[in-house]
Amino acid sequence: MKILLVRPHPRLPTSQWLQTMLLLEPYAQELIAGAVQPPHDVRICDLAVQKQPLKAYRRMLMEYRPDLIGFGGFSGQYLINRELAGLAKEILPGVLTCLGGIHASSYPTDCKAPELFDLVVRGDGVSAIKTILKAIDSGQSLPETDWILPTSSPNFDRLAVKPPPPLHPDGINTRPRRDLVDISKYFCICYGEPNQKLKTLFPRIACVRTSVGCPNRCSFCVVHFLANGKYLQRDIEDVVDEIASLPQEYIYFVDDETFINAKRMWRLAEMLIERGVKKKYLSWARSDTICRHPDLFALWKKAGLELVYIGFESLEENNLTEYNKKATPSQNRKAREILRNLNLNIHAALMINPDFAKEDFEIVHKTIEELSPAEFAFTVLSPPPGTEAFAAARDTFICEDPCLYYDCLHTILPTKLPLKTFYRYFSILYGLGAARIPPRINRVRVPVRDFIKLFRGGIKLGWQLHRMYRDYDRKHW
Ligand code: B12
Ligand code: SF4
Repeated sequence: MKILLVRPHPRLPTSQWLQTMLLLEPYAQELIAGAVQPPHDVRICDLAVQKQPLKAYRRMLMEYRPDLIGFGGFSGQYLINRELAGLAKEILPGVLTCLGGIHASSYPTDCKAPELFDLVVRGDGVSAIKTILKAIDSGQSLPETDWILPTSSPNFDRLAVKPPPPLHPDGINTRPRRDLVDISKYFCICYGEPNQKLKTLFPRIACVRTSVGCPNRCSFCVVHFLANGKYLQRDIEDVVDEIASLPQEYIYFVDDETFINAKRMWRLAEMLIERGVKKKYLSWARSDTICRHPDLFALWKKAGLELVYIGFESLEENNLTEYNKKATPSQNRKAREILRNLNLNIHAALMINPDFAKEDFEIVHKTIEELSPAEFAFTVLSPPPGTEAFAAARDTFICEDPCLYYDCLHTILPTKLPLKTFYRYFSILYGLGAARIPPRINRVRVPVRDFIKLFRGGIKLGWQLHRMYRDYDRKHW
C-alpha cells in the first residue's frame, strides 16, 4: 500500500507570516511515517515549504498515486485539509483518506465529512497507522474505536463525543523518518548571547519530542483536555541517542511542557554533557518550575540551552487567577531574573483578554518594559475548539466558523473595545515588543540580510494585525 502523509500549508496570513520567521519540520508526519513498515511504502508531502502548494500537491497525487492519504494540522488549517481531501477524492476516487492532528483530536464532531474523510483519528497517529495497516493487511474492515472513527459509521456521533482517549505510548517511542523530507528547509530564529557575532539569526533546526501531555490545567489550553492531566515520558537514553545523531546544531523540544519532571531533566542534561553532545536547545518552561529549580536551568545552560519560551501570560494576579495559571506575578518576575542572570534568552508569551480596556493595554506596556529584553508574543484569549469552554461560549462567537480563525491572534469572542481600536492597541504591543528583542539590547551583531528580513517581517506583521478587524463582519468593527 502507498501512503502519503500531508502537512497542509498555513491558511491565515498571520500563520503564513510566522512561517517566514520560524518553520519546523513536519514532525508528526515523520513520526507516523516511522511506524510504516515494508511492504508498505510511505512519503511525506510538506506543503508548508512549497511556493505553490496546490500545484505541488496535485503533482504528488498524479505521480505517486497513493492508496491512503493522512492529513493533519491545526484548527486554523481544517478548511485547507478539506480542500486537499476534496482534490484527492476527485483525482483518485478510490483513495482512503484519514484526518488526524490537533483539530481532529480535540473536536472530532466538527470533522465528520464522509465525502472527504473516511476516517477521523483522535490522538497519536503512530498507534493509529499501525492499527489501520494491521486491519488492512489481515483483510479486516476498517477499525472502529473511540479514537479511530470511520465517518460513515452510525456510531460516529456517539464515539466522537466521548472524552479524548488515553495517551498512546507508541508515538513517543518512535523515531521520526527525517530522510523523507528536505531538512535544509527548516529553521528557527535565535538571538545569541550579549556582544556575540552571529553567522545567522535563522539557523537550521530539528524537532525532538521527549514527552507528551501536561499535568497543569491552564484555562486557555487544550493540552490537559487531550491528555487528561497525564504526562508520558520517553526513555532519556533514546532522547540522547536521537539528539546525538542529528546534523542540526539547534534542537526545538516540541513537548507540551518539557521541564515537568526536574529529576529526569537533570539527568538528561548530565547525559548530554557526559556524551559531549554540543547542541543548542529551545524549550518551553513554566515560571514556577524555573523558580523551584534554578540550578536545573544553570545545568541546562551548560548543556546548551539558549532560548526559553515562557507563558508568563501576565504580571497581574487577577489575570493569572482567571487563566488558572497556578503561577504568581512574583514567580514570573523571579523566573525572568534567574534566566537573565544565566544569559539565557527569553520568549515571553503574554495573554491579551478580549475584555481588555485601554488601561489594561497600558499595563501590558509596563509588563513589556519589565520583562525586556525578550522575544515577545501576544495571543488573544480564546477558548480551544472542542472543549467545554468553547461549547459554553458558542452563542457569543463573533465569527461564523471560529475554528477557521483559531490562531490565537484573531479573537473569536467579542471585545470590550471596538474591534478596530482593540487591534490598533494590539498591534502597538507587537511594535513595543519588537523594540525590545534580545539582539538589540544585547548588542548582538547579525548579518545585514537577516536584520532586514526581521525588520521587514515585523513591519508586515504589524500591518496585518492593525488591519485584522477587517477579517470580521463590519457590524463588529
Ligand atoms: C511546537 C508547537 C508549535 C510549533 C510548530 C510545531 C511543528 N512541528 O510544526 C510552532 C511554534 C511553529 C507553533 C505554531 C503555532 N501554534 Co503551536 N504548538 C506547539 C506545541 C508546543 C507542540 C506541538 C507539537 O509539535 N507536538 C508534537 C507533535 C508530534 O504532536 P502532534 O502534532 O499533536 O501530532 C501527533 C497527533 O496529533 C497525531 N497526528 C498529527 N497529525 C496527524 C495526521 C494523521 C493522519 C494522524 C492519523 C494523526 C496525526 O499523531 C502525532 C504523533 O503522536 C503545542 C502544544 C502546547 N503545549 O502548546 C502547540 C499547539 C499545537 N499550537 C497551537 C497554536 C494555536 C499555534 C499557532 C496558531 C499559534 C500562533 N498564534 O501563531 C501557530 C500555528 C502555526 C501554523 N502553521 O498554522 C495550539 C493548537 C490549537 C488548535 N486547536 O489548533 C497548541 C495545542 C497550543 C495550545 N496550548 O493551545 N506551534
Ligand atoms: S502549562 Fe502549558 S501545556 Fe500545560 S496546561 Fe498550561 S499552557 Fe497548557
